[in-house]
Amino acid sequence: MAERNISRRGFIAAGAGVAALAAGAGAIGFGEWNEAIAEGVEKGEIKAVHSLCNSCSSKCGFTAYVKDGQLVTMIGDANHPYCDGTLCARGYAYASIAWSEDRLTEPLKKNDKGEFEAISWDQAYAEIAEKVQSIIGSDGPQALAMIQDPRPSGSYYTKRFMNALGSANVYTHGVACNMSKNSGMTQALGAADFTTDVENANMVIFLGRSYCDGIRPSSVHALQKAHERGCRIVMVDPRCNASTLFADEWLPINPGTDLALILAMAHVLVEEGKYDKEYVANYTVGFEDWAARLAEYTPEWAEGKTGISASTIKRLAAQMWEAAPKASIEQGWRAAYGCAYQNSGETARALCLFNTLLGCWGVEGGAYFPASASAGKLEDPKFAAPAAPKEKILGQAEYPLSAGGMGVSTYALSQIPEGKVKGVFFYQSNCVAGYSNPAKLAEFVQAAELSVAIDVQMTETCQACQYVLPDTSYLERLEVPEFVGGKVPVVSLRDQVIEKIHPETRPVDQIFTELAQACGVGEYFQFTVEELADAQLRTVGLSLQALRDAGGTVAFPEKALKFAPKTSWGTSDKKVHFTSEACANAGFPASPGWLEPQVMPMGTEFRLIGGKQAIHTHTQTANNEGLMAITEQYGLDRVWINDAKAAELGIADGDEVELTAPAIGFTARTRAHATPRINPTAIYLPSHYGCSVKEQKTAYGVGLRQMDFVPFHIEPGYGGTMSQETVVTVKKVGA
Ligand SMILES: Nc1nc2c(c(=O)[nH]1)N[C@H]1C(S)=C(S)[C@@H](COP(=O)(O)OP(=O)(O)OC[C@H]3O[C@@H](n4cnc5c(=O)[nH]c(N)nc54)[C@H](O)[C@@H]3O)O[C@H]1N2
Ligand SMILES: Nc1nc2c(c(=O)[nH]1)N[C@H]1C(S)=C(S)[C@@H](COP(=O)(O)OP(=O)(O)OC[C@H]3O[C@@H](n4cnc5c(=O)[nH]c(N)nc54)[C@H](O)[C@@H]3O)O[C@H]1N2
Ligand code: SF4
Ligand SMILES: [Mo]
Repeated sequence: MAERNISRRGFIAAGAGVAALAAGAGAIGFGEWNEAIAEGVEKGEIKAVHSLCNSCSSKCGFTAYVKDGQLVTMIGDANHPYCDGTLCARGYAYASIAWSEDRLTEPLKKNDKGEFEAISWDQAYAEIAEKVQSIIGSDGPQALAMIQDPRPSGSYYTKRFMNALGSANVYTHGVACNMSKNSGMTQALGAADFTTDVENANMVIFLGRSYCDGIRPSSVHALQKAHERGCRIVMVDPRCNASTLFADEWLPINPGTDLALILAMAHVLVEEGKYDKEYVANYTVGFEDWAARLAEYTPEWAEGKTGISASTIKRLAAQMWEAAPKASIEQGWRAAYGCAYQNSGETARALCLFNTLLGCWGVEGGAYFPASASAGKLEDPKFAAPAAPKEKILGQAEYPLSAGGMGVSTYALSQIPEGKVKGVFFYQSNCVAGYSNPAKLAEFVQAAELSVAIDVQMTETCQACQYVLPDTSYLERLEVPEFVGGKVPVVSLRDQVIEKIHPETRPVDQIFTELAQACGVGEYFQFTVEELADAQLRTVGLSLQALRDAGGTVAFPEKALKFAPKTSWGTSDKKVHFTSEACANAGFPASPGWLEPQVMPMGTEFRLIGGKQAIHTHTQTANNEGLMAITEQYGLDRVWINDAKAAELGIADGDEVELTAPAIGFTARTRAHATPRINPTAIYLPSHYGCSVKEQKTAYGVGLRQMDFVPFHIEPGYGGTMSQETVVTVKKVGA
């Protein structure tokens, strides 16, 4: 890793306000620090502004303290359901993005030599609009696609812009996150996104979900409380993740085989008659079909697949039944079955059916669907929505099980060389580096007639595009209110904390409003974001000022969750589906059975798995100097290999190794971390590194990028990116 100094200019600027406060107050400790802030607020020298973090999709609420236009500190809001009073390390560190030396500061256009040149906003809008209109004229609006990471204003404005143009093609990052999980769950339950009531449970099995690595502060707190209360916590993960700290046992499963574990545990419960018979009889369909299918999936069979002993599987099933209904398999998020394998959708489906056997739905300590709140319809005609697009999102027909609202973005991009998609926009998305094989995705994007990325820093996605537009950072803009579900739903506000730093950056609402005007659909954008936020808040008895006055987060206690067994589901007949017609139509068995991952490690191969680290977010924090100093100090960019396997290969801890993915002939080098804490069939590559953009001076060249080793492919039926359907060989460099 290159030498770097944490005190470079951008970082000093970020801390300048802190230094000023400290200088004013002399050398102070934490208590005095808080008092100094409180005093400053009282005297009117320090302004408190409520906002939302933008370092990950949890968007935790915090109060920012600002003195003389400088950010002094941020404190997590106790009443924000995800934050629970604590921001994580990323939440603090990412604030420095506003002052980063590597910010995008003006609109850019690629010239004939492939280099970016600064252009005016007017030129950018005019040229983009001309291409948009020409594409719509020749191929219709469905030849346009938008890929965006769901954030409050981002979701609203990108969708409105695309719908105004007549296109239904608005995609999230779902394919590379939780697409398979949500899709599989929807097949079983008619809904996804249940939450395990960890805090009150007697037993929880985690399948490749680590609250202490893939952080949401409230989840970490719930896990700690559960542990302290004596809840039995089982961590099933090929590697010993950080959450194992709070677990009773760690089961280093063979990656890609979670489905076998679930099927075998279900086999035990059904064979022994240990399931909630009344619930199954009253609120489900197709049980007999699944029960018959389960007969072959004995614990002994599953031991051969998972590497977890038959006796352990029997014990886990028995313990879950004993703990039921205050027991469930936790809902998961990404790695194990969010988008990893060709069996990911089916794994999520089986997981829901297993939980159904426990009778845990809606029960305190079991698993529940969060209570929600949302803005009502806006009566003022200036907010009237554009007509719903005539067609369905591109990719829905090809991947019929894919969950609504996310869209198979990678399929849409693959249709660029086919001529079906001609123009593509990216908002707050580094799709090219993270949604599937980066070389392939860049090739697709480069083939487009129009490609536009809106970001705050130069990224792999920006580099593949013709136009790059500079957004303001999250600290510099107000956004539409964010409604957050939970045991008690809330509404929370991302407000502008500091003045705009770079005059030629523009906030997302302004960019899409002006783009829409240039494209001839400005009639749908005749309001400011303040007016929109205020109008939305008025539908729930608030106003922008009222929400600000109330500290930025307001709860809806009258909508709070009431625990009660769930008796009605979102499926066509309102029942849990042990069998699914849609799955059968898509070529899967009607009730889930074993489906082997597409590729399995053979001989000297390992499966390449990824995973979050507590101090980084996807690709977006690798350029953060403070966080990367931690990476450097602890060698966090190393790949994990089982120590016994490493010894066989002559690899010692810290050695430089070469990883090759034979399927795509990709080879790259990094250092190895030899450890007993990983299943011998797996190599773990932390998923935040390998940035290939020189403009990101801190991130560039550190570590490897997981997706470089993954072929471009899509999970049949469900549409996930199959991020772990790849094997690698490993050798010591120079051996
Ligand atoms: N620090 C941090 N926190 C985050 C994020 C972030 O980028 N950084 N992002 C947020 C987002 S968008 C998401 S989606 C979540 C993701 O949260 P998680 O789903 O928890 O994230 P991962 O770290 O990808 O995967 C969790 C674990 O799965 C294990 N695993 C890999 N393959 C398998 C397998 O086949 N079977 C099993 N059982 N386990 C497996 C990995 O070793 C890893 O420890 O985190 C959220 N929180
Ligand atoms: N290599 C790799 N790939 C991954 C993952 C990973 O950890 N590593 N994680 C997977 C998961 S779980 C998910 S959810 C997805 C996430 O995928 P994305 O949602 O694409 O997340 P990031 O890769 O962090 O890219 C976010 C982009 O938003 C930009 N950005 C940050 N703030 C702003 C802003 O205020 N305005 C604008 N316009 N842009 C902004 C960042 O600079 C960055 O380019 O990626 C998936 N793919
Ligand atoms: S979990 Fe951390 S990074 Fe994510 S929103 Fe909350 S504080 Fe920010
Ligand atoms: Mo994610």
